[in-house]
Amino acid sequence: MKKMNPIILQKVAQGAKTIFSNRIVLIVLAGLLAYLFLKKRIKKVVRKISENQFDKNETQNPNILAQQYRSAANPSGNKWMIDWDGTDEDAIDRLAYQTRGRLESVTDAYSQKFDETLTDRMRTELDNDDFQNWRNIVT
Ligand SMILES: [Ca+2]
Repeated sequence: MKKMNPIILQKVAQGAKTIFSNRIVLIVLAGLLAYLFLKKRIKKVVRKISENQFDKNETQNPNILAQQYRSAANPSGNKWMIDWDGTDEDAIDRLAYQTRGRLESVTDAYSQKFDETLTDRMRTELDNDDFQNWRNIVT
């Protein structure tokens, strides 16, 4: 690259100075930055709200929670296998938080759907510590 003429450089610098000292330009730049900054924040807030909404919708129905407990306790899907087919502990942990504050409606739904209580089922599926942990979360 050729060396620039010092006078041109000076003029360019002067021009830049003029542009950036221009109030309107500064205001527009600040506005643009604020917009870019807020755009991200607004998007984040909107996403959070819709996520919360989704979580609520998903957990609104105790029947669905009861069914999800059953699936976690009975991964094979075969009823006669329920005591031997292991336990999806991660799912139960997730469900515990969704059950919080609505244990009664979920246990009611579970007993109606399946011929046992949810608490008995959890005691069977989980070891002592995990069962205690589950109790602590849901109550
Ligand atoms: Ca099982």
